[in-house]
Amino acid sequence: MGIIKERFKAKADASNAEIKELLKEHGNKKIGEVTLSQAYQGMRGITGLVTETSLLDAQEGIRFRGYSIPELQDKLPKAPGGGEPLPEGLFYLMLVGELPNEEDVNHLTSVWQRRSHVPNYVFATIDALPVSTHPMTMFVTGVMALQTESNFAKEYAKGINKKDYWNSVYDDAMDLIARLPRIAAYIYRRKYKNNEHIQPNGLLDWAGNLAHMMGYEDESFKELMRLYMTIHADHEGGNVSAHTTHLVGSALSDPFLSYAAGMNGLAGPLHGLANQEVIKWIFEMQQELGTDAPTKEQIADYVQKTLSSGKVVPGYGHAVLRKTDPRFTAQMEFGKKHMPDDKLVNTVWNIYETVPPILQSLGKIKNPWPNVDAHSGALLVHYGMVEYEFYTVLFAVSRALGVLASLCWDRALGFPLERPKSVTTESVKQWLEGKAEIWE
Ligand code: CMX
Repeated sequence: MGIIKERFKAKADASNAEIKELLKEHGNKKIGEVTLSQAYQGMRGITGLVTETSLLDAQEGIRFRGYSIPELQDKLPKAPGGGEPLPEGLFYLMLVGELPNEEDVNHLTSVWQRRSHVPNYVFATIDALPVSTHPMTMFVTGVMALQTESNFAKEYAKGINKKDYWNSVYDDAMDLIARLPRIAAYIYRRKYKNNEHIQPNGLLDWAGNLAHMMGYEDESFKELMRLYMTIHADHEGGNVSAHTTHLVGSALSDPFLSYAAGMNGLAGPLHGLANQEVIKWIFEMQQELGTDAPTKEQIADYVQKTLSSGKVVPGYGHAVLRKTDPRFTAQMEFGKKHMPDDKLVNTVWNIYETVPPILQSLGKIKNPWPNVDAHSGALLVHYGMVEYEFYTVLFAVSRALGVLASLCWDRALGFPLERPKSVTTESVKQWLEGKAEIWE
């Protein structure tokens, strides 16, 4: 057994014992109640899931195992000469629950390098799709093609003891994370760079290698990828991509199937696809106004136009957050450091000053502040990555770290099939009229 696997297992065993005790003593305590509005309106605010890797506070934003993004930027190991955290370190933290040292992070880099081989038929499967196919469809198709490699599916077919599920789920998680940069870069080069592919560099870290395989050798772009892969990795358990991966995994679908399902959810415009929508929206605004540096007044008019045509302003609002997303702020800091005069980045900052008061004035939007997607595209465009339809693939590669670390925990803690109760409007009416009991 590898050292990280051993540490994970020891932590999970300790957690299991602790949870058993906790449930023995407090299992009947209520952690909330459910209103009819919540049942009809997206289950906002219902606490009904356990996700160990991160916790979202509406005011403060995300904390990974208790650490905020600025704390991670300070405490996680960096690439030689670099200033941004290595995502390997965040994965270790989410999986093991402790901050890694440099040796742990280097170890993970080499484990992922070793496991990164993608069989040719995966590329051939992607090649079978028309080049016009959306990159997220290509990505999920690639992941599904890779499912033939699942250790868990093979072990389960042989007849495995449920106590050992975690073991092959862990191996699948490591294999999948290791291979995703190759699949993502292949899609990028196939669709946008004349099908000219770049071989991996065995000396680079996970995110640096992704930048290299996509064709971006600038060291500050590699730094951006390290930051990007760290901040997009996890956002507790209830968001669509995390929840879907967890839900599908609860049926003992293997990590390839579960992750692919989650990424189909990430591909929705109200979730991860919002990063492409933001840049598309800004490009359309620039085109309509005939300028690449719109004034705040022009931005305000364009926002009103967007709202009056019944569309959302992409990159703004959140189902849980009620303040500016610290992932937005981390990217703003990166922009100030590396490209303070970039016109598009400055437009993003002007939008930040313009949009919240307008959304607030509508009176119905619970969070008028920007989320992670409001900023990410502008930084990518600065380095020449203008192909915005690809952006959600980068989000998906990063999100693998969180949802797959969580899937390892799900199986190690023996979480059962997830199956909440639903109702019909007819049964609600009967209940309101006193003709039916509360549902079991
Ligand atoms: N622009 C216009 N209207 C918005 C809005 C926005 N950015 N954000 C919310 N609203 C509207 C909602 O559509 C809803 O309108 P109706 O009552 O007419 O249906 C109303 O305000 C209340 O919504 P809410 O309770 O504040 O927000 P929700 O929890 O329902 O939705 C979210 C959250 C993210 C889907 C929504 O804010 C949105 O659509 N934002 C734009 C898309 C986006 O940026 N998504 C990315 C989120 C981060 C991520 O997952 O990556």
